[in-house]
Amino acid sequence: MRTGYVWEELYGWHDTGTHAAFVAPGGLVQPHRHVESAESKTRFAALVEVSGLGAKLDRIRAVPAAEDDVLAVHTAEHLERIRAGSAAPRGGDAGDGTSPFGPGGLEIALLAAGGAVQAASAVVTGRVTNAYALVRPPGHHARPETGMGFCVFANAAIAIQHVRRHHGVERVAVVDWDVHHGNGTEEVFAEDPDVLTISVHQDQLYPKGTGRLTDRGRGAGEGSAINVPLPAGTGNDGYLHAVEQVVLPALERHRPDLVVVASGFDPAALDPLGGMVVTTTGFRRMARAVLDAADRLCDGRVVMTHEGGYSPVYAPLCGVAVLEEMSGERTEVTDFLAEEYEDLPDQALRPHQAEAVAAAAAAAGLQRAGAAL
Ligand code: 3YP
Ligand code: ZN
Repeated sequence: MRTGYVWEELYGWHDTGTHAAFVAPGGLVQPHRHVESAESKTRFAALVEVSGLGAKLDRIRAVPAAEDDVLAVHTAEHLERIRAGSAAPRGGDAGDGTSPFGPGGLEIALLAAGGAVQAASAVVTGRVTNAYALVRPPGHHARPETGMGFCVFANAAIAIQHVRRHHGVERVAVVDWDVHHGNGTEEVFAEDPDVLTISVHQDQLYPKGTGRLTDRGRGAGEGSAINVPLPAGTGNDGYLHAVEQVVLPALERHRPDLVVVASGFDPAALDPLGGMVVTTTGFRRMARAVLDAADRLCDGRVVMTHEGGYSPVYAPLCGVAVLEEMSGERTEVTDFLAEEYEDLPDQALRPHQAEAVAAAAAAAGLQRAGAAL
């Protein structure tokens, strides 16, 4: 059984235009590229092919998400806003001024959501064991009534609702290792006890005010959201500690039929937006841990949807490391930056990081007897 892989050239054409990082230019803000440019993804897709890995993967073609799949998550007003911007000569913005798209952007955003849908469908129907949807624009910040944080549609949430509505999937767990809080996915499923959302992120980076460890879901979904805010500067051992102490026991407790990973490579050491220092080793270890848990819980059914990660040089190396773990294949790609970042003192688990993880475990009711804070 194989690993599915989604990538479409059109994802590289999603046009975020000129911004300075994510700030609109004007006055003393000199125009530059928007930080969510195509390169970190097109170079990831290029490395998949050049490394030979692409030939070993089961290529899944994206098709645009159906309107009713989008409307299972978003309001009609949001879809119409994107449609209108997409038809305008200079494009539009998904809602917050940091999430621009060019003319025709609706088609690309639907193809991103649809790529996640096809990847998830291939996994739950048994066509492949697991799948990576390298999609763009990203999705984990998009809320039912608006896009935000570079996200237009909530790709992972749309895929989850699709497989629950069409393929009999009931229980799903989302593991979001993007450096930012997966607020959109959390909000979509906040009241749903069948979909557990776990977000491991840099504390109060983005969005402001969400992703606190006390945010645990609402109503019938109380306890079905878990947040693990980590202090800036966390590295490989800190991230693995969070996975082992919170993510894995939460997955065991939830007993999902499918695990969805919101895979952002912006916790990486070279990332311009995040303040973490994770290397390919850390992403590889997190992927391995989640894949092994899924083997125990749901026949290895894992679908990853691509989120952030803004180093055009380093994100592709992280992505190939994760794809190697998913597929069991090995390439000759080496992390040519490892010697610079692998042995940083910051890679070791620090006491304040262990405290943050213990607090998140306690808030989630996962504290094991005898585990000291
Ligand atoms: C959105 C505006 C400021 C930070 C930015 C975060 C985008 C991202 O990578 N989310 O996962
Ligand atoms: Zn991010």
